[in-house]
Amino acid sequence: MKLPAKHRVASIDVDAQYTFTPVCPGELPVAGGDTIAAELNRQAAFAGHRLGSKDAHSPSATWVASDDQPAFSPVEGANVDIRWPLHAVPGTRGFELLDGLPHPADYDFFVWKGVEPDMHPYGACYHDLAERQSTGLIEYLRGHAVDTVLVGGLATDYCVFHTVKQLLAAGFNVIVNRAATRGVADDSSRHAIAEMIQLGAHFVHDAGELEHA
Ligand code: VGL
Repeated sequence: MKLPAKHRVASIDVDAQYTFTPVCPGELPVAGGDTIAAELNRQAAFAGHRLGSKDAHSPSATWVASDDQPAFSPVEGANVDIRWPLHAVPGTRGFELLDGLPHPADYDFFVWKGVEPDMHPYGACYHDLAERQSTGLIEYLRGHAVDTVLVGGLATDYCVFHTVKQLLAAGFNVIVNRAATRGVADDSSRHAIAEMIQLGAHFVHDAGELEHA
């Protein structure tokens, strides 16, 4: 797939954290989630800007699943939708980015999301589910005249999916690198991929398909 000049291309690592890998089995383990760092680095080499995001959640978050209220059950609140196992708590292993990725401070732009205990956003572009409160990511891209965004990270069917939809709605050309993503479940990942394609996202199998025009 042909890319514009490097300065017009950004690469984003969505929530590439151990919480979404088998390294943290009690959190939200995604099969193969811990294998994507090299592919994220490979796609970033095609971009003039590297962006990233992390979930950063409170242990007392309102959406934490329990025996009575299991994962995927609905939860009341303006900025939460369903319950999840507790994950991505700062200070724990699950919060950390995958080994081999840069330190958050070394990205060109970085987003920490879901810090408030009663907010659980998915996409990296907005703090709230109603998408009124920008994280600044879209402004960063526009301010640097970026028009094409390479996306990888975790998970295909949740945070990658929502980030891609938000970027498409903002008018960017979006390319998802399949080898740099993994999904929570096969069915929801298939559904998410079909919807992303229908909305105009492009997919490559891996960064080997990328080239500058
Ligand atoms: C995610 C489910 C819950 C993700 C985050 O990063 O895809 N999925 N929280």
